Amino acid sequence: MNNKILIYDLCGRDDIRFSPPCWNIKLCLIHNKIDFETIPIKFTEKSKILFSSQKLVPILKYNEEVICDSWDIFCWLNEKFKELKLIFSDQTKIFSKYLYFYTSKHLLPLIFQIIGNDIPKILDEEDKKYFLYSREKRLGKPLESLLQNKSEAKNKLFNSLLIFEKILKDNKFINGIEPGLPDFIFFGNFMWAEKCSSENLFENTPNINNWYSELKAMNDLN
Ligand SMILES: N[C@@H](CCC(=O)N[C@@H](CS)C(=O)NCC(=O)O)C(=O)O
Repeated sequence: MNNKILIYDLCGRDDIRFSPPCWNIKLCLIHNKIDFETIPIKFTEKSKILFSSQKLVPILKYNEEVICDSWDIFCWLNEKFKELKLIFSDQTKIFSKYLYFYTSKHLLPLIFQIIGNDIPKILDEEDKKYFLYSREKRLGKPLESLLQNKSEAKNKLFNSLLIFEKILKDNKFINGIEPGLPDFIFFGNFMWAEKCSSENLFENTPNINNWYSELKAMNDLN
């Protein structure tokens, strides 16, 4: 029996960890002082995660239990560590799930338009080839073409972040006075951008910038 939580975590060259949902889970674990270990996995190392019968990370493994998808991992953590009260009400669950969808279906694709062209720079040669092939297939155009619409994407992102900028004007965290599940779910967006690119996503959102810096500082993340 292992008894330690293992997180399969996407990694680039020089061990750069950049996956947004992986960061969401790691922040939750670090913040709640839950012991875990990460297993780095590159895009082209799918053989390492064959046991999960799917191809995406994060994956949480605990003894014989295998949980895929960050939302399901949060729900598992909520059950396993009841004292954390991660999902302490139906309202928290609904709002957090909304945020999970808003992030994965809206914010991440928008941020991708801004930083996508920088991602190959943090990958090894083999992963770079995989990334360019898979993403250009998905986009239906060369990755470099993202550069042409960057300022438009930045405007769209600013409009999409405005609600959070306003929430964080009156509340230190999205969850209220202490960080909670909605903060963990929102966090990976920005860690992803920081790890892959030098683009500043906080040009006109100082409250989100402060929130992000505070979350990193209080959890010793650099
Ligand atoms: N909705 C899923 C998304 C998982 C996902 O897309 N993971 C990406 C990394 S951020 C991945 O594993 N990509 C592997 C690939 O594209 O081959 C979650 O929140 O866990």
